[in-house]
Amino acid sequence: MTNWEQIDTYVRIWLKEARINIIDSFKKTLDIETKSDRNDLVTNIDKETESFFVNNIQEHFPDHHIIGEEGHGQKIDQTNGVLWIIDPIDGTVNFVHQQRNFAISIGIYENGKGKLGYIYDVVQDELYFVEAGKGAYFNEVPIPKLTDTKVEDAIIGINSSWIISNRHIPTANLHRLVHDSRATRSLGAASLEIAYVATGRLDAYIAMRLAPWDFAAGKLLIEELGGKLSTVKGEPLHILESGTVFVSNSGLHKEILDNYFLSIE
Ligand code: 2AM
Ligand code: CA
Ligand code: CA
Ligand code: CA
Repeated sequence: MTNWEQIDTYVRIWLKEARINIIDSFKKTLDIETKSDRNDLVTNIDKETESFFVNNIQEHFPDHHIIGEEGHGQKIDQTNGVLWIIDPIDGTVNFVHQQRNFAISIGIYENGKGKLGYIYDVVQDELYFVEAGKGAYFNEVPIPKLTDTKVEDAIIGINSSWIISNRHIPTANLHRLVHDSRATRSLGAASLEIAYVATGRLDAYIAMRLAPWDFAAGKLLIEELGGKLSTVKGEPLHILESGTVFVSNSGLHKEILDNYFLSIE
């Protein structure tokens, strides 16, 4: 039997410890490298934070599997057993340029079923936590279920580069959505933007290219609160696959899919 209480206790200790190291790094010179292009950054702190979690997990839970963005975890193509999906710093560009607006995201699954999710806003010291089937919490306070909103009243989280061009939704449809909605926002940290939908700070979040570690925790949070996640075509998300992600309360999810994403201009 998996001892979820013990896992939760450890994760919370590790998050606080990681926070101290990350905040300490603000005083030091970062070692910054690029990955796929010059705007896709990784730092020594991304790698060190991932190693910190991986080493701790392997020490305390040697039979658990781990996927981490920075590649320390094993290559995983199946969801058997307990699987940790970790983004050590989600929002690296914000981490480097702003020293805020980034998070540690951890989703823990057992045989493909979501169990625990943590999205930790490191600088604000704010934790979005979900235990699937048992509740979602913002700093220990239960988060209420999501209520439906309409496009005309909605704040939509979307990176403006996707409105200029993308391979998935005609830009004319996105222009109409931006026009019809109350406002758009872009934070630049997918896990936090999903957590913002969970807490009603955003009504929807749309991303054209996310990886499992960006949404593994957020998926559990949103589903616990009665919200919806899918691809921008309305297909279910698979926890081991990268692709488009569309998150929102259930009413708005249907309105946007029907009137903006699945209708051709
Ligand atoms: P990162 O900071 O962990 O790389 C930026 O809009 C958001 O998208 C961040 O959450 C960022 O995560 C994520 N992101 C950036 N580039 C990405 C890529 N090439 N693939 C998947 N996610 C990416
Ligand atoms: Ca990255
Ligand atoms: Ca990320
Ligand atoms: Ca990252």
